[in-house]
Amino acid sequence: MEDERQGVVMRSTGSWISVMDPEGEAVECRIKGKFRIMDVRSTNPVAVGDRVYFRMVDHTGVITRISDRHNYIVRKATRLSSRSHIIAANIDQAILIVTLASPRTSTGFIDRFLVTAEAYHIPARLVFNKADIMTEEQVGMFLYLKSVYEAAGYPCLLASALEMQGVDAFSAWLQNKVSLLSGHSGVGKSALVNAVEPGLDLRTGAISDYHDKGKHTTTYAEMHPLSQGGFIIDTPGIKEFGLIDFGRTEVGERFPEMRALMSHCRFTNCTHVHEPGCAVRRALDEGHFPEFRYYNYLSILHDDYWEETESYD
Ligand SMILES: Nc1nc2c(ncn2[C@@H]2O[C@H](COP(=O)(O)OP(=O)(O)O)[C@@H](O)[C@H]2O)c(=O)[nH]1
Ligand SMILES: [Mg+2]
Ligand SMILES: [Zn+2]
Repeated sequence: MEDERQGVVMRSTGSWISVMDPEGEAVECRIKGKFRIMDVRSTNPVAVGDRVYFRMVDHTGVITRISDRHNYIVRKATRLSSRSHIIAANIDQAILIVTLASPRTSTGFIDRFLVTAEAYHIPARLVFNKADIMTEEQVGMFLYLKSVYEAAGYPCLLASALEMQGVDAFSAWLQNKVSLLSGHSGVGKSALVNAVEPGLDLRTGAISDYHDKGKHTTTYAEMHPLSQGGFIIDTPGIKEFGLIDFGRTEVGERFPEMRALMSHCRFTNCTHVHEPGCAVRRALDEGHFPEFRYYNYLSILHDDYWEETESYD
């Protein structure tokens, strides 16, 4: 019997799983027989970021074990199914690339991303790219958003991939970490990553170039090693990280500044919408709670998504 070796799953597209060994070599692996993970009913037994053990059998890796996951992000395989597809595992941080210039990212979108990251217990950070084409007003907006988001625990960075501004700081964020990178198409994800790692080709926003067109192409994530140490997980579609696996009642807890106030609400099940004695509403009225965050909270709370999830669960 050959020795068991260790590695990290870089790509998993069905029957073949690409595993990187400690020397940085890619080994194509298969999974033998039935393989069940105890904690989740998933359609895929291994996901990008999984730490696995494998054995060589006739020049092919055979995965024998999967290490416990620190965290993982999932989406429902289908709306009617209770099975989940694990998109990625063992993520150190989620970085959202946004722009206040063009294409403009809404705070509604940013807050949905942050709420999702909170739900998965993944620290989140924001990069505001395209500083070089921002108006004075947009710079003012950035400074305001930075103050709000950093107070809530999300570091913010102003960058320009074009003019290499903030690239060193972005690079330092990525070093020796597994980072999930996300953002609307056109915000400059590829440009920023290329500024850190020239030649790295992100698939984000270009899914159809790599896989056959079709619904299932968006289910694959991919992990890219950085020469400075660390990995970037590239999720093919923003939706991958937009669907959340928790209930409506938890939404308030996913806003750190709300979480800090809610123990002062009169009712323990306060939704911070209409209840008397609500500490969040009071803070809002007194100007101590960021208005746009509150309105984004309401928007997420009233999302149709919950109806769908709750009735099919
Ligand atoms: N002005 C400006 N344009 C940028 C910057 N970063 C990227 N772009 C441009 O924005 C467009 C989209 O960039 P890309 O990296 O492909 O975005 P992605 O879709 O998020 O990967 C391209 O035309 C880039 O040249 C930047 O910092 N400033
Ligand atoms: Mg791109
Ligand atoms: Zn309340």
